[in-house]
Amino acid sequence: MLIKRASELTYADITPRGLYMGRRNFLLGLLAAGGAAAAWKKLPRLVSAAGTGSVPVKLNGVITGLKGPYTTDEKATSYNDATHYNNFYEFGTDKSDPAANATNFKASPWTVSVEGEVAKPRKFTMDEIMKLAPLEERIYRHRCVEAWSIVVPWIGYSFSALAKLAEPTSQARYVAFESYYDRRQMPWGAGSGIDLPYVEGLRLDEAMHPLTLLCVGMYGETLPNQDGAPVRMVIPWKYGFKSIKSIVKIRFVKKEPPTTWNIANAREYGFYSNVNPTVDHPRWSQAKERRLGEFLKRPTLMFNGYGEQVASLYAGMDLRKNY
Ligand SMILES: Nc1nc2c(c(=O)[nH]1)N[C@H]1C(S)=C(S)[C@@H](COP(=O)(O)O)O[C@H]1N2
Ligand SMILES: [Mo]
Repeated sequence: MLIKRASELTYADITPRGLYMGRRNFLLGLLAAGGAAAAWKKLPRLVSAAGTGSVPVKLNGVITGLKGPYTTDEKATSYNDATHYNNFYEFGTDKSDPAANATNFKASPWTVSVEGEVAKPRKFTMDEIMKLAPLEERIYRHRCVEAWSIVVPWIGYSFSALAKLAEPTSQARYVAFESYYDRRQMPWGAGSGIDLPYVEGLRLDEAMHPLTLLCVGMYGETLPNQDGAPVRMVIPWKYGFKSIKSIVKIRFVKKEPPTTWNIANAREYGFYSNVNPTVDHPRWSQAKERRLGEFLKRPTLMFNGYGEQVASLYAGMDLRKNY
């Protein structure tokens, strides 16, 4: 086995081998292989990178047990199902592709730029994002437009906490989000059939709704790459494709921004994309869904079961036209 000297190591080296050997053994091995002095110099960087990076690490001090709309008491989907049946077209279009292809994705260092119609545009490092508000565990239902669903204990805080820091101006009426895209790290994206980088958007009141989650973890840990490391959105009353992964840019804007699936096929995917069992997709029914790990289909709920919280956002709108 080829052992690199510690001074030659990069963050990419630690991920697969760190997983395989266990972090502690890996670091000890590093000391033995690379010479103690050289390795010690590298240690702080490697360890701090891990907290926001490619190998999920445990998140401490997360507020759990929230009641009401923030956590369903339905059984959570198994970690294995939620992390091995994914949509993340940058890493391939099969459900098993993201788990297989995103292993070496470098989610650290990372910055998120907040800009546009705001009084205080700024760039946040991942460390700043992690500490911006108390981290909460929220167990949400999550419904893909392809009629499968999961229940996931996400970790994060309301997106409004970040938005308030940026101070949107009176001109801001929508929020546009953009994912990271790098052809070298994501060569599968070119053949995926959608334009990349992935872009999404919300009306400002939807973005500021307390259920709208800026998400940095799941199942007690940081996000695995295939689920959108290091930071993504989760909007539980909308079809899953609104929940954009691996975010690098958040822009407050005046006009409704373009969104990836609407660009790809406007007849099938609208801007709002609220879960709605009474409006079928042109090619299939949306009345039922298959919960991963279950055999029989279950009925899909209006607004994915969050109607009491969000229906008022759409008062007076024709939800057949605004699909
Ligand atoms: N950048 C990016 N974000 C994305 C997607 C994608 O392909 N690229 N797929 C979307 C779709 S269709 C769904 S259903 C959810 C899936 O999230 P999960 O894999 O964590 O369950 O991510 C959404 N966010
Ligand atoms: Mo989806």
